[in-house]
Amino acid sequence: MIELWAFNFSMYPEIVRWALEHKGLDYSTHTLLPGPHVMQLLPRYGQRTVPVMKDGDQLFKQTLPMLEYLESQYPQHPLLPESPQQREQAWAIARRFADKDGPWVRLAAFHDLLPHASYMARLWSQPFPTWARVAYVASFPVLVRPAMRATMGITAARAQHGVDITRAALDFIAEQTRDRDYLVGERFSIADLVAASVLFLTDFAPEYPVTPPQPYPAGLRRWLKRWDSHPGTAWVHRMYGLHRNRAAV
Ligand SMILES: N[C@@H](CCC(=O)N[C@@H](CS)C(=O)NCC(=O)O)C(=O)O
Repeated sequence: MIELWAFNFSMYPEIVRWALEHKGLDYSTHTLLPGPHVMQLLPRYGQRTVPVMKDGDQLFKQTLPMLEYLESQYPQHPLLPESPQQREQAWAIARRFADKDGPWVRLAAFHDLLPHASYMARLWSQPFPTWARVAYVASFPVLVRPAMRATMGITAARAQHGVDITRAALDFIAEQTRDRDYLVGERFSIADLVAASVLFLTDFAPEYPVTPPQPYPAGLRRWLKRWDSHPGTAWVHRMYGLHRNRAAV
């Protein structure tokens, strides 16, 4: 069975989970906690980022090559358009969102969310036993959060740049989908899947396979309010509603 290493709430693993579920593939998930994950991943795979995906003896450490592999190995419910030209367009959009926009959208959102240390720690530790959750919530503000801020370079100035990038990404979506449903061609493709996963943070669509605890803290409400009337966000919401089957609650 395909194995996936992921965080409970996380942008890049979401891209791969969505592709796996779209194709109806069985997979098992090793859920890691941001922070302690470094000690588990680094010695084993020589990197600290998730997702990591294994299928038999095939090992993948980057998101887009995982999509490429799944598409070639499991062609059911294709995520690539048929025409070579549209395929290239779909990959170009997927690359833009995964490589360029994704880290900035995440940085901007985390700038507003990380002040709510106990909320974020509870969200990431949802699938863990109570003792682990208690320990994680206690250590998060002193150990994990400062490390995250340092690793990602989360500062007010960089968060503002992230907000600008997020707005430009949503503008691009709104422009591209002004008079059509999908970013490339007539069908849902990797372009839509990657763009919607990256921009999920602007919408928190209910089909996301993890339910963030309620009530949302003030920073999250403020972050979502900033985007809630943008037509690009409405498209993200629609993509989740139409194409994201809920795998778990
Ligand atoms: N270029 C990587 C990016 C993956 C990435 O940034 N993953 C984040 C989670 S969404 C991560 O693992 N961060 C933890 C860390 O950097 O220690 C890919 O395409 O898979």
